[in-house]
This record gives sequence, structure tokens and C-alpha cells, in this order.
Amino acid sequence: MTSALIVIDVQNDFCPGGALAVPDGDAVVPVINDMIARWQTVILTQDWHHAGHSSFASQHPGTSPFETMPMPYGEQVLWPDHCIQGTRGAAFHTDLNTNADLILRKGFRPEIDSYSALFENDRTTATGLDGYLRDRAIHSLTLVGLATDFCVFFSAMDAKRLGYDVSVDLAGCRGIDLNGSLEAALQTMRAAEVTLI
Ligand code: VGL
Ligand code: ZN
Repeated sequence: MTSALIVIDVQNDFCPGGALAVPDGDAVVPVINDMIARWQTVILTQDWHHAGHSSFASQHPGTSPFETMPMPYGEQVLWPDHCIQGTRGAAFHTDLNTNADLILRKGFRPEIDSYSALFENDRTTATGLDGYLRDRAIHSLTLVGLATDFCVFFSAMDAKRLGYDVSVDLAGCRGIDLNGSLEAALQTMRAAEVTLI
């Protein structure tokens, strides 16, 4: 079975010192570099927002980061401004091996967020990655990256829903953990038969 490694959002803003730093986020870099060297097909994703993206608390007067807000497509966490296109914060961590087959950018529509590598947050607008994987006869996916409980989690659940064989290697992941979101994500993935390594 042809397999791919999908490396989610290992960008400066999700690492210590970044705008939406994931605790210990940079610790995944050496682990992921070792994996990249061993995988035949590697796909990197990059969170890639316009300044003024609707997921930013800065766009909604009276709100603060990490509050939630109803959007037409469902409840949305409001984030600090992060991963703005072309900025240093949106760049991959300097030490990450970026020798990938495909670099997929997501979250570039101003009015909708996109955690998952496969669908935007309405869970129906496709990013095109499913077509790419099908065309290349890739059925088995291993996911790593940031953050375990948001972009990795949504990517894993969407991939499972589309029928892929999905593993998440937790050694290559770190979580944000908002109000227990990390444990909830792990439980939901287990229940969906995502393999947690
Ligand atoms: C992410 C929150 C907002 C992630 C991206 O990569 O997990 N989280 N944008
Ligand atoms: Zn984002």
C-alpha cells in the first residue's frame, strides 16, 4: 500500500516565540526530519492567512483570543493573529527539512478557517489534497505536526472519513490543549480507529 507522510503546520508561529506558540512545538522538528528521510512521499502543509483573517480575535471587537464565536459554518475558536502570508511567522521552522513532494497551503479564504489539510472548517469545501492522493494511488497516511488537537486532529478525522488508513505519530506532534481539547482529540481519534503511535 502506497503511503505518505503528512507534516502539518511546522511553522515559526506555532513554535516557542511565535504568535500562537504550541508548548514545546519545536521539539517535533528533529523527529519529523528523521521520518522525512525515510518516507517516499512527503507532503507539508502551511497555515496561510491574510492579515485580517476572520479567525483572528483582532477582527471582532470586544473578543479575546481563545474565545469561541459562532460562524456561518459552525463554532470557531478566535486566535491571535498568526501565520500571515509571507511573514516570518508563516515560514517553516528553519531546521525543518522542506524537501517535500507537495506543499499545501490552507486558510487563505478570508471568511473561513481551514484546520484540516483536506477540508475547510465547513468540512465540505475541499482543499484538493484528496484528489492529489487518489491520483497517486496513496491510501495510507501518517500524520505529524502542530497542533495535535487542531490541525492534526481535523486532518486525521477527515482522512479517516474519506476512507484512508490513518496513523498519527504522537512523537512528532504537540498540542495547544484549550480546555481539555488534547485529551478530547485523542479520545475521538481512538474511537474513529485512527492509529495512535
Ligand atoms: C492551527 C489554530 C489556528 C494548527 C492553525 O495548525 O493547529 N491551530 N490555526
Ligand atoms: Zn490558523
